[in-house]
Amino acid sequence: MLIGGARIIQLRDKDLSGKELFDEARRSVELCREYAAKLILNDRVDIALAAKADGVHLGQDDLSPIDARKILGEKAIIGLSTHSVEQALNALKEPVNYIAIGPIFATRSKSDTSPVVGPEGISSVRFAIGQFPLVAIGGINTGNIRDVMSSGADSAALISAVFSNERSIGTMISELMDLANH
Ligand code: 3NM
Repeated sequence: MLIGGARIIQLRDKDLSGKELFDEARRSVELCREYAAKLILNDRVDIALAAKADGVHLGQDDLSPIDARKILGEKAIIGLSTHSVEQALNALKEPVNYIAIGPIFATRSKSDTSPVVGPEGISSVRFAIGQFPLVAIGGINTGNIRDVMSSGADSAALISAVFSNERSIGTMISELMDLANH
């Protein structure tokens, strides 16, 4: 992903033990530094702190952004998942650096997702939150990433489209970034 040009990588593995995740996090942080990219941990504020990651991505049921901010400090990147305009508006009151909206399209990478919001959901959230940084997630691929960006997302977060096995991860990332940026 780094070779392909990814700027922010989220480490997400709900099955690893704390020790395994910490080891992965430390190695990932080192690698990201080499490429001047950012590494954020999914959910785990404790491991983000211990591994000196750049930040954390929180879900609606995780530790609150206020508590995460207290633990990680002013410079940490804190993101929050939202699944509706209402949640996105509430997120604006929290000490977060970006808001994620999803799932945009159907996804097989997460089982307990809320209903899909579609590209229209991105536009609605964009309208509600003004210029605040907005990440779109869920079912995004080479066929729909342009639509995602033109609907008002600043960035796209992807899992399955990057690991499609058709081409290398680096090739997929650079192709997706090209599509997103043009
Ligand atoms: N969160 P893929 S959707 C991790 O809606 C995650 O908050 C979502 O994987 C949300 O790119 C999702 O393979 C899965 O669809 C994204």
